[in-house]
Amino acid sequence: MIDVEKEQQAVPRALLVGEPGNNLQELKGLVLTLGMDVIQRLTLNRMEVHPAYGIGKGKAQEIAELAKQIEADCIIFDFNLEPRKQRNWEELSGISCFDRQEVIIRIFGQRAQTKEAVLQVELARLSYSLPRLAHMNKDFSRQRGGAFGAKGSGETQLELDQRQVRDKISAIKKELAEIELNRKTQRKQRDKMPSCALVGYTNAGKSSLLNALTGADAYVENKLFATLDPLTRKLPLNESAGVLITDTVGFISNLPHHLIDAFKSTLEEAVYADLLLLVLDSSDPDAEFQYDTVCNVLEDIGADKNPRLILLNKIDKGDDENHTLQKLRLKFPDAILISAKEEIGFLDLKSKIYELLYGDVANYILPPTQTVLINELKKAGCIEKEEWLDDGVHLTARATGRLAALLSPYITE
Ligand SMILES: Nc1nc2c(ncn2[C@@H]2O[C@H](COP(=O)(O)OP(=O)(O)OP(=O)(O)O)[C@@H](O)[C@H]2O)c(=O)[nH]1
Ligand SMILES: [Mg+2]
Repeated sequence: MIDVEKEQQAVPRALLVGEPGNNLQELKGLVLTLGMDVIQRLTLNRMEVHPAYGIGKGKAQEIAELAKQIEADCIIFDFNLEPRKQRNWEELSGISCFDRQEVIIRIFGQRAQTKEAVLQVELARLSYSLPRLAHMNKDFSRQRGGAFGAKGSGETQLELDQRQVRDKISAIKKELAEIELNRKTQRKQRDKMPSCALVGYTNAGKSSLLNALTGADAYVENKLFATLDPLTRKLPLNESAGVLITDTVGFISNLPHHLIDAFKSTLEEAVYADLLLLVLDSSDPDAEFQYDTVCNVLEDIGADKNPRLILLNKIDKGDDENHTLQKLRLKFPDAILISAKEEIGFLDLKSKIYELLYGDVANYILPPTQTVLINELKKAGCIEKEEWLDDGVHLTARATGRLAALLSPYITE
């Protein structure tokens, strides 16, 4: 019995506070992912501009009192808490207080596995904490002695801390730039095969889909931000043609800008894709909101002009009454219905990708001297039929972009 009690005590208990009209569902998911318990959610009736707490002092005291009553270990805010307000809240309540940005950065911190992800999270964390140092360091007005003629003599402890953090930030940025250069080289070296990126809200099923389509073993979990590192695999579409598919980090609304900056090169995988496969969880009533969120992030990272195909995933979950799915089908008539889990809709998906990336099928007669072009078409997997006749090389082929333009003079009936 005692053990169970101890066990229960070990999980931090959080009180969530959000702006009017916010049901805090998303923040709850994030906080649970972090391994905390949500014991109460509190939506404010109105926001007031107040320099000390962000809301009126009376209301702030009420919230601090409530936190005490329900024995919360921390108060988590769904809106940004500037460093000074964070300190004021902590003084008022006597417990730890932080915002959604910090929750997300902490989750990323727990998840980071590869060197790149670890560095990216560290960069985000340092950038986030830089303005907070003044309030974390109680002794910040203390002057450093400079007795030994140290470089920073006369610097306050705070200035020294800030300088160290800034130095660390530049060192990490340098290391990340090297990793990014490697990634760019790798991208160039990849075959000229067209590429797709799986994008979507966190937990939509992107990694599950990559695994089911290509036999990859990307990490899948029913928690937010399971994936932090992009993973690329080849997907054969038919005997001659294939695509490269890259799994990416999931999106969420108001992704902290420190994280977007830090994860820029990872997020940019989407920018270089010939086609975005936008995965939506069709069983989630919030799917439309999640779609808007994904579109906003795509715009932020400059991938909003890439062609995209919408995939309504998890259709195995809903029944005929699944209103969310019905609504989504009306909103996105061209979407493909799939289930990564039950492998439903994969044939449709592959033929649609093929059509979008390899273009419409057409007949051509090329002079036999055009061997360079013919070889290029072969390499790109565009040719469906090839016959060398007296009047030239008869091809039935699909092509898009540059190849389509090169082929266009030779088109026949
Ligand atoms: N029922 C059902 N569950 C699915 C399907 N696809 C994925 N899931 C589940 O949804 C959860 C999230 O799947 P992931 O593949 O990790 O999702 P993700 O989009 O990669 O998530 P992040 O990496 O966090 O962005 C897991 O529990 C999966 O088993 C599906 O088609 N049907
Ligand atoms: Mg994933």
